[in-house]
Amino acid sequence: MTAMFSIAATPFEYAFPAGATALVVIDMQRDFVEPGGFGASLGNDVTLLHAAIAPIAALLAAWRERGWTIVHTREAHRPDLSDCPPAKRLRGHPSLRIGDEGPMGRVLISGEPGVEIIAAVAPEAGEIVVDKPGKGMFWATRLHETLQARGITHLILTGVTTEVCVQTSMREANDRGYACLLVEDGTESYFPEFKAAALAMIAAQGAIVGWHSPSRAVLGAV
Ligand code: C5J
Repeated sequence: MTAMFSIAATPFEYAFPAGATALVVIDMQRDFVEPGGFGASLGNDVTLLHAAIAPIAALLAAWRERGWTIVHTREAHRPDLSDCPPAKRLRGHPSLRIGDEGPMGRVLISGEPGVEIIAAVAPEAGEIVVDKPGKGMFWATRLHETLQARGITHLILTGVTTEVCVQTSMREANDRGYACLLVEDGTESYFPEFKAAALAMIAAQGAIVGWHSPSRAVLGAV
């Protein structure tokens, strides 16, 4: 029988099965976290995201110790931009657009230095790495099939940014039947007020999208 862990969470207790719960790390890429990348080109202070790094590293260590499934995502487009709709690329007035040459190579293009995940939370051999052209991790990817093949039913989410790629991915996951928990200190936004609002929205109406809890609750249980 599968062992279940149960933790105090908002809006109520979250129970998750050992081995059938994947840890998901969303878009901890140089392009969002370091100066000179896509996040900075949009006018954001990238240092606001750094608080999430240590909690994510601690969760990764726990999942690795147990051999449980880990998923890393990267927002990344093909070099010919065939998977980047003009409506995305031409939006707004960034100092660098997707595909432009910047200090870390072409912005958000697969294989370029800026697309890589920062060293502190980098994937290890055997972990799932998903390149996604959208904000959500299921759009135009094979992630759902991969998780189904492994019998994954629960997702514990971390990464950046809370109200963009993390929240979109969590909503997509909820619609596909996964029971999802977002780690409060394992996610950050360029806008602290948007992070707070996203957490509130997710857990409202009896966990309409899912649960949230601090990393210490997850780590204490496993
Ligand atoms: C954004 C993301 N913010 N990873 N991407 O454009 O949240």
